[in-house]
Amino acid sequence: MPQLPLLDLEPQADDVVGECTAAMRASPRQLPCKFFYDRRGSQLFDRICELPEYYPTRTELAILHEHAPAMAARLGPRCLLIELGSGSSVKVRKLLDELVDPVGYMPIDISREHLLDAAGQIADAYPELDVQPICADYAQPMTLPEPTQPPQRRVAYFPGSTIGNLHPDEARRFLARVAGMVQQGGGLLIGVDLRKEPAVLEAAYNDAAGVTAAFNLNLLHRINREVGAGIDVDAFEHQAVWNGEASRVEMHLVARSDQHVALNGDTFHITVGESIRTECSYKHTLASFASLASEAFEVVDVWTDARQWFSVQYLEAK
Ligand code: AVI
Repeated sequence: MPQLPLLDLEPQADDVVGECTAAMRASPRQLPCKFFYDRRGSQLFDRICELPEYYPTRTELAILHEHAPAMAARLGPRCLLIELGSGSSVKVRKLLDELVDPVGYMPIDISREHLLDAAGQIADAYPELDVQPICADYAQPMTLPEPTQPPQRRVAYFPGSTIGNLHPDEARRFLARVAGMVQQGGGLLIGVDLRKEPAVLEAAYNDAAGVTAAFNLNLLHRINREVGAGIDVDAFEHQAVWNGEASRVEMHLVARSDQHVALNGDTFHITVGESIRTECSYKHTLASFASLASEAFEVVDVWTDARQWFSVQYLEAK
């Protein structure tokens, strides 16, 4: 595999215990969903993406498969494609297959080894493409390097509806930063999950095989592994509920019996039936997302599936 010039922005290691303790002090009690993704959590998430009930991944892939030529036409020739949280760089291949003379691909990911491995595979598969991996936390402000050739347009790619895991204010701030990154006239190609029947949504986050339950409970295992918190994980159960008013699926860990959780010198008393909220996954309508993005971007194109369950949207920075 080719040796790629890694730009290492040395992302700060997360303060798992500090952030979890602060979140547990909040009312209602919370834990940050970004901590799902340790090694075990990432493996479980990969399995979630294959589950029959978890429609987003396969629906987004089908949309990409069908509309990649139109998306590539919208991005135009000589674009610089910047992928935020590139992971295994799987979905981007459908675009790279169609883009005309892209000047570069910059995958940004916090996991150095995973990034180098995935970027190496892309460089192998697309020998003409200038691949510049960047190890960074894409949620933090950063200055991107200049590509070797001047691009016609900078386009950020953010698939997977990860935007749905941000609360609306966080999403607005994030979108404003991305607009700054791609500059005026630049673009954002983004996967956005859409509002649908509550039964479909709740099943997607509470699958019959119990993989999502294991993914949720792994957060407690992680805290135990990393800070020896001694939480009785079996005393909690997974719950996924649709909150229609807030338009989001919420994942919780509900105590089956009274519990004491000791973290960082604090002890949290959790009574039977009380829950810790671990994730919100917002589901948008096309109109609500256009309005959420409107300070920084204008929606220019939307591609969906026949059931309108998921969308891939092209937004232009104002
Ligand atoms: C990563 N993110 C978009 C997923 C979602 O659907 O909100 C995380 C997830 N949580 C449970 N299942 C999948």
